Amino acid sequence: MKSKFILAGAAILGLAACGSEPAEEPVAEAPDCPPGVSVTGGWMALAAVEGNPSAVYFSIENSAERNYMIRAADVLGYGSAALHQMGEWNLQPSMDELMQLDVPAGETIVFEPETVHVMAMAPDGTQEVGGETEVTLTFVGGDKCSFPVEIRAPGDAPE
Ligand SMILES: [Cu+2]
Repeated sequence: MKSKFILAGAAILGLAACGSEPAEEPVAEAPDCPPGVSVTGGWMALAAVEGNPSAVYFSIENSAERNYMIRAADVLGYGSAALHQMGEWNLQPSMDELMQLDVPAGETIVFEPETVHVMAMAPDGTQEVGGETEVTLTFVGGDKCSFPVEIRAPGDAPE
């Protein structure tokens, strides 16, 4: 996790560079989620081909006494994002878009390469390996959960 100092410096540099390069937007340092909801281990697998979609993985734990339903995802620096579930079609791996994803009270949903991911599409080209971006999930009812994700090289999953 980056320090507050570095993040503040990056934000100022971003403003100074306004006009010539895309401004670097500040990334949240810690998850900002509804009470009882927490996200850990956020990372993004950068696409091998520039401009292609990137997949985002994390664990979301709901220790609240109510259910949450994810209905949308946004990723800083990407034009759009969607919830995807891995499946199989004609014996080939396939991705299906999920309209909603239930995070029941007392349960943890793990987004990982074999199960579900947030697909981040239309990158603005500012993504760098070793950097960070921010994901915001929106739940049915309007609550939001924002958290940082580490940007990793294609195929470089965390241990
Ligand atoms: Cu996908």
